[in-house]
Amino acid sequence: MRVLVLGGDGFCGWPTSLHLSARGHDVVIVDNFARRNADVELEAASLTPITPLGTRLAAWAELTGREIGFHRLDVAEDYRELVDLLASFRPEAVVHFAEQRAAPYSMKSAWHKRYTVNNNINATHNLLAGLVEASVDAHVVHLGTMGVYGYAFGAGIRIPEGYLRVKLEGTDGSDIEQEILFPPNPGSVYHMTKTQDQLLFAFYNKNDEVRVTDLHQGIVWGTQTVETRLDERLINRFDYDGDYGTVLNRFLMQAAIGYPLTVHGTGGQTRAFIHIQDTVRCIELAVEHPPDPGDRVRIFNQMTEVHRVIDLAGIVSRLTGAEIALVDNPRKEATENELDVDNRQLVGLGLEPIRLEEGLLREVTEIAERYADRCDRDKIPSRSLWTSRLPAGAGVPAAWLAGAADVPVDRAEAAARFSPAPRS
Ligand code: NAD
Ligand code: USQ
Repeated sequence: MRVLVLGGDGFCGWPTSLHLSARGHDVVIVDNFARRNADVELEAASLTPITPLGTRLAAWAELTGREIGFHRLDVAEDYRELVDLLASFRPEAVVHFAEQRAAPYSMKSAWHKRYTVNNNINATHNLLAGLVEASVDAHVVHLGTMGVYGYAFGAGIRIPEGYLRVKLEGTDGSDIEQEILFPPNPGSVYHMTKTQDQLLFAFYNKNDEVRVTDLHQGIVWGTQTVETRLDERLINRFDYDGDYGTVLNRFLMQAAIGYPLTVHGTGGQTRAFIHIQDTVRCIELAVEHPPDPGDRVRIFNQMTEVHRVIDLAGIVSRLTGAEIALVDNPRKEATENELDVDNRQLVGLGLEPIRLEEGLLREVTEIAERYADRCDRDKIPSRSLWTSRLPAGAGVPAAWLAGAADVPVDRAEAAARFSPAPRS
């Protein structure tokens, strides 16, 4: 199949491109290097030494004999070039990763909010309008997020895959059943752009019969896949900084350098997770099982397990002996939530989930400890404040804002909540 991968130089896009190429698909990557440029802006870098895209592609061709094409263009800005590429390559599937994906980055300033909205919504809309203009009937596989549902759930609710069956009261008093998009409840400007993407997909699906699979993905952890492990030049990126680093990968790296694990608030936040190897497998399953013409937007919950942040810290601490620090939460989010998610569709297509406890130790030794000397400790604290009106007790200590390298640790409180077992 001809597959265009938008954002194919990124954390999820690069291993996906290799995986689809290894499966025999004809892959072309589009990227504008916005993610590499954000590293320059933030003076941060991937913990792993990623090579330039040209080196990556040459190494892949040398090792496997398979060519992956590349076009440098901005999907949100370079509309004409995008349409020309769609018209000439005529993809059968387009995997769309090309968005600004960090919630803390999207909340740093008005500039970052506006950039995230302009980039993400225009990228998605340009793709949809471009497919219609070029008369290309490609299946769009989009990386959405579990965060579109929000985290305001108590016990007893299982989040369905995208749609909710509701009963309306008819004018004659009868019950009228309908399925609607699950009510969006984004927690950051970034997550809000993903809720807007859903409306764009629904409209183009209704109006132009564009076939779409929207993958509501949880937090991705891990670094390497079967293909990126083949050669050091293919290594995937690993973000640990306060803007782009996600919680479990941050904990793994922190454990490797002896930095107390930065649990925000009480650690009662409960989130969905998936390993990067399962991410690429899910995308393969979605690409190779497209919806039929005329089907409504298909939504899969792309996650494999659910954990509380404090429990994750506990698991990493038990494995490594790392200390746990409860730090003030810079985000405005529920301090605690329950989460139960339906993911039967991808499992039904053949996903066999990698369990967190199976892969964690390998991740610590293969990546976090191996590249620990590349870590800049000053980049670890998350300094992006969601609002200047954080609730009492959730304010970020002045030391962080002044740029202090170390996170304040309330050891007494941490000890009272959790006592890590020594490393065995
Ligand atoms: P990433 O930032 O590493 O990769 C995104 C890639 O898209 C980058 O290479 C970037 O340069 C490119 N890009 C961004 N805007 C572009 C534009 N306008 N034109 C061309 N290229 C552009 O992010 P990621 O972690 O690989 O995430 C990929 C997608 O998956 C995102 O849409 C994200 O929302 C979603 N997602 C990621 C996670 C996660 O934990 N990483 C979880 C759920 C969903
Ligand atoms: N957290 C900590 N300590 C840290 C970092 C984070 O306690 O050092 C907490 C956060 O406060 C939050 C939770 O961990 O409660 C998750 O934060 P995160 O940064 O790992 O994930 P998030 O901001 O939600 O975003 C990530 C990806 C995003 C994707 C989303 C999937 O960056 O692209 O959409 O995960 S989901 O969370 O399911 O919406």
